[in-house]
Amino acid sequence: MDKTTLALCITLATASGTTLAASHEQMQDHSMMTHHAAQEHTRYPATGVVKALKDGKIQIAHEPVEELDWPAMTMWFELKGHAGRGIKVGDRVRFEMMQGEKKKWVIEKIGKK
Ligand SMILES: [Cu+2]
Repeated sequence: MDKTTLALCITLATASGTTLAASHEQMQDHSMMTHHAAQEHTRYPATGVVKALKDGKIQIAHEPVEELDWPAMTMWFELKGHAGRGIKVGDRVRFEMMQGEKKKWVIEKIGKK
């Protein structure tokens, strides 16, 4: 591979990389994020405000999660077991999440902040 070809390859790689970047608003959840992938079974602490509760799921406007390089956003989480009991819309909460099956984000522990 000569220098010109190599330079072209680098340019193409850089260009295709930028097309992967979706705006925060377009993103429904973090399962689309490829950077800073979550480690399986690792629990990540976060805080936020409860926006909705429905059918074993909770919508939280969460603050940025540094460990995962996540910006602040509103998203749905699955509640596991008794998690979420006593929590209502409008509560400021502290929770621990992990990435479960099919890359869905699950909350096992959540409490009022
Ligand atoms: Cu999020």
